[in-house]
Amino acid sequence: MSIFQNARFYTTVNHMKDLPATRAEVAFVGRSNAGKSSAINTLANRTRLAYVSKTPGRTQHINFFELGDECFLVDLPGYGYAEVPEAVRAHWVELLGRYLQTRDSLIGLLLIMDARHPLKELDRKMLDFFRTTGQPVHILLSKADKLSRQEQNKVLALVKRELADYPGRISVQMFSSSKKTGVEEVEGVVKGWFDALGGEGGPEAEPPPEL
Ligand SMILES: Nc1nc2c(ncn2[C@@H]2O[C@H](COP(=O)(O)OP(=O)(O)O)[C@@H](O)[C@H]2O)c(=O)[nH]1
Ligand SMILES: [Mg+2]
Repeated sequence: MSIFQNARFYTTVNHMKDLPATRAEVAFVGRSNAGKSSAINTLANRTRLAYVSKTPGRTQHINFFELGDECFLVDLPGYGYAEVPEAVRAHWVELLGRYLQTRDSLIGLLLIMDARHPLKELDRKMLDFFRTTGQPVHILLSKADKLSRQEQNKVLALVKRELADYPGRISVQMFSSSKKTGVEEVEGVVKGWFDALGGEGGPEAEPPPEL
């Protein structure tokens, strides 16, 4: 069974200082409207676990979803929404940077980018923040259904080429919430991250045998 299948809403926090203690978490970041909430819903096979918005950028809440065994998915506020005042936008980028650089339980980052507009300046900034941690990044090029197969291959190749010098572990795939394509690939990558926690096991780990 997919590790995302039992995702349950856990809590919303409005301030970075209120983040709950977790053993391990994987965070979703992306520009506002990139398809982040849709991706979380698709992965969890739920229609409204994460709110999907037609008017992006309204909320700057951080949503935690529990996968079990103290492992979590974190839905971070989208960045780059044009109608938010510049000072507010800059403040949030700074907070995201601090979270990405200092959150000890963050074991991997999922970066969601609209396949038609990859690697915008703030996307690159998130990668810069996170590279210092040495933790892996997996990129979802979202809304793949908007591109032909040929265009998809072109974008994949372009993004891989652009990130060839990225010093950490980084991978990239096509994804579509509308068509539910790419789901198994994400599941495999994220399961690998949780499994690599070792001894204590990830969200799907078997309970220890009774003595
Ligand atoms: N065609 C298409 N549209 C999508 C897909 N994923 C999201 N969208 C649309 O893109 C808009 C923003 O999606 P949302 O998940 O709220 O983005 P977020 O701001 O990153 O959380 C919504 O209108 C979604 O219906 C997809 O895979 N294909
Ligand atoms: Mg959203």
